[in-house]
Amino acid sequence: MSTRRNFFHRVGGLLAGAWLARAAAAASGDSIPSAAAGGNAGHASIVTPNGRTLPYRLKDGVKEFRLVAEEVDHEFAPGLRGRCWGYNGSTPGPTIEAVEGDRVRILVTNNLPEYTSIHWHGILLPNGMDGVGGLTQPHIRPGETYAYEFTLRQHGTCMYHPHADEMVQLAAGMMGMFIIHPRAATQTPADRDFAILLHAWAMHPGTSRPDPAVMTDFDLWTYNGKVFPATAPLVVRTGERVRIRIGNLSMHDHPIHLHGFLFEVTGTGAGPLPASARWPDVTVNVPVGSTRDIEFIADAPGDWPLHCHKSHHTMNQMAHDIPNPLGVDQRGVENRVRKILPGYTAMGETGMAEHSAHLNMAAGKGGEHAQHMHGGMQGPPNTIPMMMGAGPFGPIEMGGMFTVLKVRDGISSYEDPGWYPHPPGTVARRLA
Ligand SMILES: [Cu+2]
Repeated sequence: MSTRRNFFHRVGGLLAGAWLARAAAAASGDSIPSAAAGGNAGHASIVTPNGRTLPYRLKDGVKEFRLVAEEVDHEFAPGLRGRCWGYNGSTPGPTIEAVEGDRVRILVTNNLPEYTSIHWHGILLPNGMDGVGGLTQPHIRPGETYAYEFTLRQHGTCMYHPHADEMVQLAAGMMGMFIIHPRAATQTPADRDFAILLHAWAMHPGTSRPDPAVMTDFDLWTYNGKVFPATAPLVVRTGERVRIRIGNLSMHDHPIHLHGFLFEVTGTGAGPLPASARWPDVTVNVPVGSTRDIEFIADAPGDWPLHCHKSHHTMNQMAHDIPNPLGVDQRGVENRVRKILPGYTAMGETGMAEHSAHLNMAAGKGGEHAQHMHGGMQGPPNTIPMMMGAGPFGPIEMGGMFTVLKVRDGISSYEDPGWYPHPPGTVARRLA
């Protein structure tokens, strides 16, 4: 922390006013003048939900960015924090945004306890700038700063991550998005252009460090480092053209499903697809190490889920390898267990929704969730319920990779507008 503060003190005098203004606007998540106003063919600035865009300074015609690799105290959702690794105080690191043709210089300082490097995933560059520790450069040792410099020869949705001790460093959260706008008007500009980086974590209940040894049994699934309901909504005005760029640096593929719209898959990690190669769909699979862009006109107001369709990926920390209680009469077992464990409540005979309701009751509203589990039993500290979120009609029973696209008529601010006020007669109703 003190190192970061020193860094900001050192460079503070060099900051241009415009840089500060842009950083402040980006942090607010509101519509702001483009990263590269003048020369990016009118494209909107990227909105990184729960994140931000990395400011740069122009130095002799080069856009100079600064990344500090460091440990971060990260909040996945209220009640669950992790000692993670990231960049500039967050995981994922800030989104880098530039324009095709830009010359960029990225200064990378390593404040981790071990060496690192940064690979610019999907970006065309000279081999020695590719960031593979040991292969294309010496590792960046603790305390050292390295400069990467190259000219952007493409546009599209790219990423960055270490290529050093990857098993540990990716598991701990070191990654970010690197988005390059086209210089020419080759792509229909979007009114709202979102970037979401997918990741999976092994945060065993009661612990505070992601476990890098886990290969498949992850228990937290995040959009930009957050699990629902801590994931920020995507707010758009009715009629706007929306692009959502989704990157995946986890170890599982994620079929991301959007309710309410037929979108087109318009881009991969190699940039926009030619018109003939785009396809309409309602779910886009985002494979590991890939990015996908989807686009649609937001012509239907409402609160529309955007979530991974692997149902375990919309759950938070959950137990695995347990007997399946569905349809099992547990009354006798319950009474016997209560002799050993007073207050024990058997769960799961009719499904897990009841379990979720108990947890939400125990957790109360907001704040410190899950300090008490069902039946008055004490849960492990630093653990959140498997299913969370309270909607206007009841529990939402989601966690993990779930957020809400909020489409509203005539809004002038992209602040969270709250729940959708359904017009009378447009909500499913009880008949019997
Ligand atoms: Cu998934």
